[in-house]
Amino acid sequence: AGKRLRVLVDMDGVLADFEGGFLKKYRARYPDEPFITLDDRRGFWVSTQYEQLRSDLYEKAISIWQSKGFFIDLQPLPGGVEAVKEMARMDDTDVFICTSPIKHYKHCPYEKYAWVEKHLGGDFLEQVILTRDKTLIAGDLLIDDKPDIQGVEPRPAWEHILFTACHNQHLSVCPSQRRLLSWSDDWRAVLDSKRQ
Ligand code: UMP
Repeated sequence: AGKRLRVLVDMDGVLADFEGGFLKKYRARYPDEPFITLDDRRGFWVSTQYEQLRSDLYEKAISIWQSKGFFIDLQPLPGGVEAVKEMARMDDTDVFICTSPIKHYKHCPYEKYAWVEKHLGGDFLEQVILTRDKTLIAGDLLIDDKPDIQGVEPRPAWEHILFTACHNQHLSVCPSQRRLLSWSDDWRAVLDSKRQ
């Protein structure tokens, strides 16, 4: 019998549809401004790509996710909630939701907890980790759509599994980096590969 497996699962872009939710609310609030389709998204930072489109769109983009209701209204990405619930039921497996709140803290941290309660249930609040530095969190796996995850710990304990999203699907990452294409991909095999 080996030790328990600890899986860290990111929220935005992995469990919750940040990109789709952003585009819908941006277009509703700024119907006359240019926008970037999900097919044309490149780079992790939405704000940076909008700034490149036109410099004043940086503040307009940020205003969307700083608004009340943005994070709680995000739709679950297909299969994510079911996958995390199944992981939590697996033998010798601990699953945590590891997510970075924005620094505009009025609504985001509250709504992240509310989202977990709504979609995963109140018992799952025990599994929530809010941190701006994921390198400090020890785990076997971190499933996250951000290509470069850095912080003060140069040698994080986890293996980063890159979860495919509109902004990273064309990125060629180094061949040693493993991907999950979606929650229909074989995430169970990824977990099993880390069990001893
Ligand atoms: N975020 C920004 N700017 C962007 C895109 C996202 O601040 O252009 C925020 C949304 C999330 C956080 O709160 O960054 C990303 O968190 P993780 O997915 O890395 O946990």
